[in-house]
Amino acid sequence: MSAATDSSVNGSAVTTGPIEGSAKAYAPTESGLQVPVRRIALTNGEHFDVYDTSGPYTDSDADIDVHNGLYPLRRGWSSEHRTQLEWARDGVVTPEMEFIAVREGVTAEFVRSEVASGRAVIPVSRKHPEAEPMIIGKNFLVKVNANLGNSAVTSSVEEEVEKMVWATRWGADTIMDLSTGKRIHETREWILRNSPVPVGTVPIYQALEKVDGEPEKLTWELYRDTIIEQCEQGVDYMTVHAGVLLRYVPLTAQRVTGIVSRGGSIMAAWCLAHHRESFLYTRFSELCEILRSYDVTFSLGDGLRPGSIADANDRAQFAELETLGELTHIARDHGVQVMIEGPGHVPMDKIKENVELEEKLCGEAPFYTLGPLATDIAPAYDHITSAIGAAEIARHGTAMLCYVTPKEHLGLPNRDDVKTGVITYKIAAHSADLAKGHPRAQERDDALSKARFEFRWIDQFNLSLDPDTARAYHDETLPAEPAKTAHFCSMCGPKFCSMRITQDIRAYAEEHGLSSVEAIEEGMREKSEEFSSRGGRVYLPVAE
Ligand code: IRN
Ligand code: FE2
Repeated sequence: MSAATDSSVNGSAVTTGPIEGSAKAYAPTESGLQVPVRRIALTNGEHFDVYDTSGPYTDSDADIDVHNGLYPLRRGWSSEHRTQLEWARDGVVTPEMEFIAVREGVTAEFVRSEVASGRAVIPVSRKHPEAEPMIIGKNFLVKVNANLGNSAVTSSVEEEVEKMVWATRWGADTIMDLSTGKRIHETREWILRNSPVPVGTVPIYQALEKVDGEPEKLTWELYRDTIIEQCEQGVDYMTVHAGVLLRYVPLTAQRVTGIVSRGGSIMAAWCLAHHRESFLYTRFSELCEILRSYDVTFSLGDGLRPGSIADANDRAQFAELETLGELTHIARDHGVQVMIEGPGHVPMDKIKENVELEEKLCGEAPFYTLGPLATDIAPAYDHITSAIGAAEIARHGTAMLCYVTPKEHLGLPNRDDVKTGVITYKIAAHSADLAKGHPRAQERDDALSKARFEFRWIDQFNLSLDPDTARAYHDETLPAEPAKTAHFCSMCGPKFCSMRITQDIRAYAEEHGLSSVEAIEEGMREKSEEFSSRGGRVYLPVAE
């Protein structure tokens, strides 16, 4: 029984409706901006609000027509042509910052100062007014990006929008449209007009399409025009592999897996074919001026990231990082916001060094990493191998995690893989939030733990990251309605439920006027007598 409905739009489905057990609510800011939250109703009469990335799609009152696009929430908010970074440096709190402050539970002044220092970015383009403001930085909640796209030529508008809606429903904070193929511009237009979260792209992919997939035919002019085309559409942040320098390419020759970045390999091929320095590097200041005029954020690409455990933290990777550091400072001088992309495949013991070096070289620009996978040996489970690395790298300060789905290295993710990838990464991000002591993170754990301890099963499902699956697993063995309040589940059965036993101890203590410790001792004494009197057997026959 899911609250989600698949509303049919011209024959294709776009998921709308609230997530099971919750409803959309809005928290007002001081000046009256409406910040969305997902309000989970609890069976004990209380409610619990969580950060909400799903936009109007989960609002039962919203009337969505994907052919018209979402309401342009931010139209006219920051009217002058300046970037969030420039406003912040001038001491101005923008409406975006005010919105984010309520969303994150911090002061607007704190948001402003983090943006001013470059430690955080607000990747929302002036040309994408449909997006709800959000922030990426190590002193805020760890964010998750979901990569979408690579659509077949035949896919419809609704199918493209649906993937984005589905990813944000489960908590993706940003999405990247990595589409290739013929209808790349049109696809992106539909995603942008309907996306409540920032949208990122890798413009070199489209540029390559324009030259029939032959990297050596790429030119600065063609690339520049592609960038402008995408800025005009409202792309919020762009991956630019400007750190792949000609002299770094030979450093990858002895690697086990060479260059694994698509964008990195395209630029390496161009550099080698022309034996010239990358135009992304030589024209970087011009790029900055273009991005500045739209307030589009740089995501400086890791074109030389390691693609295997053997290649982690090698000279090629760190040489590129040094160049990304140099470019970060140039971009900031132009008033452009910057984040830095990171690996990849890295064993656990080499993860921390990545964050430390990135912070040092790139002036603490938000780090945005792809996992990293902590081992190479589990294709089909790389959402897990990478979430292990992602949790670890985020704990040390990575601000946004690029998800990996179970199909990584194997094929294109489908809708289920997208959900699995997002939920897996929400686990990694939240685990890091807890370890970093984010004030709001533990509240949710406490609420769920309390529900679990009090056998409020429905609350336990609804407070979880994936209520549908939690409920389905429970109902697999105990589908009857009374089991939703029963003081046990089928894992341990009624006799062996530790939580029920603890509650019995507490009740016993209260009845006999004892402290919990005394009650435990007393209870243990009684139990030991019972144990001996029954013949001292550890495993009782089933009938008992
Ligand atoms: C994130 C961190 N490092 C890489 N990424 C993502 O990988 C990036 O944001 C984009 O979605 C994708 C780019 O892949 P290539 O072109 O570097 O392989
Ligand atoms: Fe990989």
